[in-house]
Amino acid sequence: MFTNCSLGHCHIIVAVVLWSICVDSRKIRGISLSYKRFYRERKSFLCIDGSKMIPFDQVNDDYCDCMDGSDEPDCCDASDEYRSQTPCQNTCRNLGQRERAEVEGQTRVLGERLRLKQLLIEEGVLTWREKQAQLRDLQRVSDDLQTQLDDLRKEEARRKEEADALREREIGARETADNSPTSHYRPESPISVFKELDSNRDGSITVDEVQAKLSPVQDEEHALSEDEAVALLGGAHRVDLSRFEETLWTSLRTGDSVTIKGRRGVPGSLADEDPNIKAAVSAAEKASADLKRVEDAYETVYMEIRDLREKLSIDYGSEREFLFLHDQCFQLKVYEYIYELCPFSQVTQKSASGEVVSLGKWGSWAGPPENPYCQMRYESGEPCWQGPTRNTMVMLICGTETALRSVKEPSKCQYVMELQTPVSCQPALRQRGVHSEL
Ligand code: MAN
Repeated sequence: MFTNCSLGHCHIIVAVVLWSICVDSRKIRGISLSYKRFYRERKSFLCIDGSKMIPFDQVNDDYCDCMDGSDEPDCCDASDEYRSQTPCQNTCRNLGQRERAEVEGQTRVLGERLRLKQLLIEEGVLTWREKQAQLRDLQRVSDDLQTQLDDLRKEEARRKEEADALREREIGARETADNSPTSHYRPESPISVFKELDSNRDGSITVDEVQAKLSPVQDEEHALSEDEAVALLGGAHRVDLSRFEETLWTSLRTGDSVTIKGRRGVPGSLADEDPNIKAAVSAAEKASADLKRVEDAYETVYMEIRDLREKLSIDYGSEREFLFLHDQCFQLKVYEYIYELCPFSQVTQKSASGEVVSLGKWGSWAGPPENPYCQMRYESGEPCWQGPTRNTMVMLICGTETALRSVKEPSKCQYVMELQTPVSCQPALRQRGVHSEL
């Protein structure tokens, strides 16, 4: 300490030894990182205890001006200070303890975060394997349904042909009977009505033909509009026999909306009479229903496979450490908006009125080449009025919890979010040594 130094002797030795340090003394040494900000070169320096303001060139001039010695930080034991009326204190022990505690605390927190990261990596590996197995199972189910579909399509066609053949045969028989002198009224078949409506005999019934031959039950003088005719044909402008049976024929049979002009009563069905035809028709209907059921199941499995493949095609990080974020959403309320980030899917902004606006759909990782997984880009959101399309950049930061920490809109409709997660924590490159003093 300066007080222990005798003037002259100490002055000369210390001045010579330390002059070289003082020359670049503004490169302050011997301070903990947390104190570094106090030593930025300015016009004046405020002692850390706030007791005194001194010109900055008196910092590290080997003369203690501050009671707490903070203007002479190179030697925390103040052994290099001399000729000072202010007794410099030996702060090494306190500073060292504080620094060590801080470093230990930080190391503990980082250790805990890295442990959580490891758990999430393991979870990601398991989920990935599960999804792969799920995909294989779905693929098997899909192949099986495909085989069933092939069989059911053939079965349906066969049953329909059978029913049609029986009906055709019955119609032939009836036409012969109708021409006989003993003929009496019989209900009509869909085929005979189809033929009757198909004026130009081209094998299909068109909107024009419907308008020409049919009228509303309530008002036979009234012509059907084009829209009404299209609706009767199930939304089509032209139908074949089989579509006719599924659409217009059904309406004619119920007889409560349209009727054939000049005709009384409701056209009948062959199946109402003949048990063989009835059985064939219901077998064809059952085959259609079975086919429809399997087609629906196939469609569902197809979509699941598509979604799963899409999900598995995403880059979840070098160790799939970000996979756990998929299927999760994170919200944060900032002023009047509720922001929602669904990683690898989309970002939205909900206003107080409940309107939800897209701030972008998952685009890509966007960090620098050495660490691409520290930023995510979500693009092509809702266009901004008189501005660009909304886009969001998500910055991934290290933290214990996985949560959305901040949302900003630095320029109109361009959003920046911070998503905190232990997965973004990296092991410290180099542990600082723990010394008894600084
Ligand atoms: C909405 C929000 C804002 C955006 C403006 C642009 O109010 O999406 O974030 O800045 O539209 O008009």
